[in-house]
Amino acid sequence: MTRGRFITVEGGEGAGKSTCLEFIRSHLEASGRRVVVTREPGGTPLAERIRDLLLGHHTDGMADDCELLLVFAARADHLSRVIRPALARGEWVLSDRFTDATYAYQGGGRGLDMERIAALERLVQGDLRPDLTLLLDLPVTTGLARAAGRAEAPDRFESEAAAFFERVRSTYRERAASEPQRFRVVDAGQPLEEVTASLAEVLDAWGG
Ligand code: T5A
Repeated sequence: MTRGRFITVEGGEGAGKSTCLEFIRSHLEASGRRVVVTREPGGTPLAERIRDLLLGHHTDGMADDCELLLVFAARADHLSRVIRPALARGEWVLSDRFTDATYAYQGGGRGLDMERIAALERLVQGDLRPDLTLLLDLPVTTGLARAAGRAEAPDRFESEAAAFFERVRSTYRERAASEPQRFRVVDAGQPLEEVTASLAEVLDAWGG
């Protein structure tokens, strides 16, 4: 059986990933793909519990290396129970964030060594990488204003300073520039109808 395709959606806070994910799913399904939609951190019951640890506030904080290892621990469970089996069944996997988020948040945002992240990526993923990564890019202030419009209290990441998110955005953009064959950058600062039209164009041109 032909292996399915692995598509990831990335971007800073409030970029519109969750909003666009449903559009991308229905666009792919309309062309006959069977699609599994998932997210990181999370995607399995255990990884969702790790997500709660990562996003929750802790009185004594969390060591940066603990955060990094928790992200990859969740990813290991997600890969073995959801992503790899679905790809092997020939289904397409659409994930709200994946390892580019680790480079952007733990590498760019926290300043952790990119080589150590790369070592964990090889350990946990072997040679599995996304086939296509859609980067929803927009100015940090626009994304934070959108995220602030939601009812929920800010999580541990959303409570970071704007400078943290500027480093996150720069890292995403640098990664997109260094891997143009995998990344497609979409201007997420446009009105939603224009963002989804751009996504449809990108997906149709890519084809899989
Ligand atoms: N993380 C994750 C790491 O640190 N390392 C890792 O390895 C991984 C995988 C959780 C956190 O985990 C961190 C990064 C994150 O901080 P998450 O659940 O993806 O990751 O959290 P958020 O990025 O916080 O997700 P958000 O829900 O904030 O952002 P979305 O999904 O990008 O935005 P969305 O769709 O909810 O939209 C936000 C608002 O904007 C509106 C929407 O209606 C909504 O109200 N909106 C628009 N408004 C105007 N124009 C548009 N084009 C719009 N698009 C959306």
